[in-house]
Amino acid sequence: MSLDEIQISRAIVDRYFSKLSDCLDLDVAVVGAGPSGMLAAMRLAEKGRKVALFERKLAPGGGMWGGGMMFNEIVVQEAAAEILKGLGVRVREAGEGYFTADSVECTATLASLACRAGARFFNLVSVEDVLVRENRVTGLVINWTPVETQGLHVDPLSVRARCVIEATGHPTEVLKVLLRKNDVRLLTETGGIVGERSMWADIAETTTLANTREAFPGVFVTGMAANATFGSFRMGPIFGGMLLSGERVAELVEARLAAEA
Ligand code: 48H
Ligand code: FE2
Repeated sequence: MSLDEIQISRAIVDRYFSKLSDCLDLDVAVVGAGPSGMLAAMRLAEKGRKVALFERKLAPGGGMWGGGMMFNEIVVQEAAAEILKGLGVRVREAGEGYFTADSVECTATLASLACRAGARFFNLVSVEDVLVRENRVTGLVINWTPVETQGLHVDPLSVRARCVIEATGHPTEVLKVLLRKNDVRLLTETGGIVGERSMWADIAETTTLANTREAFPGVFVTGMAANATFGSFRMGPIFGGMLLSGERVAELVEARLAAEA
């Protein structure tokens, strides 16, 4: 068989646009393919939900690839070590309830398993706005990352979703744009994004889970965005809270979808 460049191109174009078209109406839209977003997407896809992840960067993975200060190992506590083992990631004991894992193995495994579970990844796509109807977020406004980075004047497209997961990490971009453009209050003490505090791993890891919840009707926060939204501490390169938060947000969203069915 001789290879035809046009057939190669058509295969990509056809396949991509049928995938995108299918994902214009979702059960769950996850913004940000960091560890918490990828684990949440995997779990919801495993439940049979139609899930897509929108990730600004070329490579999914967020802040997990680089471990701590570019030393590519991460630390997790026991409960999260069990999650990683369940995913087939090799975990090593580091004494007294601490475990390490290779950050590339972790990140690549999360991305791979989320894909295989049926979550669709749209990398190089930035979420620049949200759809709001009657005080509820009902979808996302998306654009190509190069449009954003080049400052091109190109209008976006929209995606409808029954639930949105805010997994953009430190910057909490979904909630920021929601607050900037709409006269609304979040389900926080102040009604706004309370803001991330300095490093305190012990408290931060516990509160990440407690802060994993609905922050505005239709928007559930997970991972670092959960602590930034509700005003808790950062935790450095310990990723247990991110993984447990990803699991938790998937449970909350699944319960909501089931209740609204
Ligand atoms: C599309 C976007 C947009 C947008 C951002 O930062 P992440 O890795 O997120 P988490 O919460 O799963 O993990 C946090 C962890 O990596 C971390 O930073 C920790 C534990 N820090 C502790 C500390 O003390 O510093 O991933 C978020 C992803 C990234 O890949 C972004 O590119 C992406 O979201 N993203 N994608 N549209 N508007 N904003
Ligand atoms: Fe971080």
